[in-house]
Amino acid sequence: MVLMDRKQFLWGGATAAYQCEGAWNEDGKGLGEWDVFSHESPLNINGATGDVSCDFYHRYQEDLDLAAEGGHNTFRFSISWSRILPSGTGEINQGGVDFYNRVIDYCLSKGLEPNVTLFHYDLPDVLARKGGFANREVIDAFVEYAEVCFRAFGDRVKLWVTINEPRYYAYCSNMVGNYPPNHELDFDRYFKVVYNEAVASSRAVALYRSLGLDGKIGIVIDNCNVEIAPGTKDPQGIRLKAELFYDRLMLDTQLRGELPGALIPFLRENGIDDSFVLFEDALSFEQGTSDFLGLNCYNRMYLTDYSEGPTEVFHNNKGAGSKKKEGIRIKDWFETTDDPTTKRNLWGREIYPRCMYNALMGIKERYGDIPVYITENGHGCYEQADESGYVEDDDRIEMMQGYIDNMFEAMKDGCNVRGYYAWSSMDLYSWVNGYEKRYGLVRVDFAEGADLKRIPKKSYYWFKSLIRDYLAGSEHPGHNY
Ligand code: BGP
Repeated sequence: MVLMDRKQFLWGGATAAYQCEGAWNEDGKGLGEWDVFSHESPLNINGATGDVSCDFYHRYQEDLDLAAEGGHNTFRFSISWSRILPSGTGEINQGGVDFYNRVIDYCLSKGLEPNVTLFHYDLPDVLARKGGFANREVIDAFVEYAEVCFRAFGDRVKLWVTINEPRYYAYCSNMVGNYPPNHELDFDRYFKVVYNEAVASSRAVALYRSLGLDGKIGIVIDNCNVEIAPGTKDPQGIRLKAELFYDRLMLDTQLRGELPGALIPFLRENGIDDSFVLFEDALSFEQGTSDFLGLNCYNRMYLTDYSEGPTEVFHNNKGAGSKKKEGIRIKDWFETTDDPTTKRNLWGREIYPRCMYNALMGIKERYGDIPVYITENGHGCYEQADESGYVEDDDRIEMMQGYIDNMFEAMKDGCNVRGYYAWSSMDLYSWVNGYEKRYGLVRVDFAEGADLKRIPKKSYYWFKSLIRDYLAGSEHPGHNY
């Protein structure tokens, strides 16, 4: 089925620093923008924080033991910038460096290839106060931070990601307004932040290569595959606008080394500030193309025309407490629409396994044989454990099996997929959604007095059997569980 040696394929789980580490103020860590937001903002609607979370900071060995016992050969995690550089730049915090050395060394001792992301939404507060990625100074700060990490960990980390979902981060922070700094429908800031993240990523990639390290480095994007609903009047026009809005700025700069030619005319026609585009960045893009693409695959952008009515964004961080469906309407561009044949999760996001196949084929069509890792895929839901703490998460198994089957189909059709990471390794903080929206293969008991006990769920055992089937040469891994 797959051309590559099956033993080389990476199977694992994914996490992110703020979502699982806890220890928010230990061993010299500086404040991050999420520490401040979760402690102080009235927009933190569920009141939860990552102060303790699942306490990966102290329990990483247990989590990595479970990953290894679950048959994984890789582990994806991110580094907390403010743990390494508490002031964003300048002085290095040895306590932070020591922690990640422990995690990396333990991964390697367990046969888990570390897949390390430099930036997963958690900007140091000092830099957030300067405007975050809307301020070009933060690009230099990012490159400085990246260099510290490459020099400290690059001898053992061979898979690096510069930024996790730069587009989705910019979208939540500047369009939806549910992530700090909570701007709403601010198109100028949205494009500026994505653009500056693209420059930062390219410059970090070029720097990595200049250090002569022998690993691979890439970017992780959220799954932005655009699908146009039947009956749409101007499918081609909408596709172009949507791709410029959702993914091409990142994909063209990171994979082709250039800005999409249509971007500047598009911004000008729509009265969006383009003064952030600097001539000198062309060289950074050219010199900093990614070795691979990481794809976080959850859903598609299912679109149709929209010309009457206001521009509005919809997001649901209340789950069952709200009927809102995730989406956006942009006057004279497009709107996200409903496909009556698909289901949605309780947070109003479409569950659509076919988007895995379509996204991978779309990447191949547009960007050729670039190696791709599925860096996240999973299912968020409310869960009930039995008295022993065991969760029978059949919905998650069914959903992930569907996405993985589609990944295999795309591989059969020539897509260069190199690995798959379940989001998430264990239950963790789901950003503004708090802790009730669970994704883990392993349950974490957050109840008071339960001591954050880890209990593998049914999906953990299913995933283990899928990996075993795959290695044994099965054509339908996971289906016999
Ligand atoms: C991705 C993020 C992850 C994770 C996941 C689920 O966009 O990279 O950090 O949280 O989505 O999203 P959520 O937790 O909002 O349901």
